[in-house]
Amino acid sequence: MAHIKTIEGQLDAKGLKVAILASRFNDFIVDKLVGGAVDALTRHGASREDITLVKIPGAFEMPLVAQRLAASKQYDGLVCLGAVIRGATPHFDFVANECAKGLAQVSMEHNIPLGFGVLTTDNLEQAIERAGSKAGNKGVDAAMAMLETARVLAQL
Ligand code: INI
Repeated sequence: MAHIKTIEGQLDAKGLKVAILASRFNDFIVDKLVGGAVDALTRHGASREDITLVKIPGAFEMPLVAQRLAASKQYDGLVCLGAVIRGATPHFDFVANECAKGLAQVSMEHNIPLGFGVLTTDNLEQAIERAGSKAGNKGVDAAMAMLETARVLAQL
């Protein structure tokens, strides 16, 4: 293919200040996502001192806290990690929808790259698969997506 001007993000996290939001609900899953996100960021050059972990009750609270963190202008990017598992809870759709919608709004309104690593699964097994087993680790994916987006935005 003929050469075309291409803008893409380098996966270099050196100097990047990142807040990781993690919900306590289903923390045995979310802790794995946090581990994956920290590992991915540090392996790509981020310093541990530049990473702040913010723990919150559940996915529903995430947009408000993300908004506050974004408004503080202390961070170059946010990585949002949680697990909403359908199971027996009628809460699922409300929590999952409000969380995703609210986080997208924060990202747009505050012009901040945000990695969305909130699992929304039908059952526990699917969540385990996405937290460091069969289907990888969505904490890693969310951190890398935030990093790539931050590096793209810096060039625009
Ligand atoms: N919060 C989650 O993060 N995951 C869930 O699966 C979940 N379920 O199933 O209810 C959940 N609910 C709690 C919610 O996020 C709030 O913390 C709670 O309603 C208090 O505001």
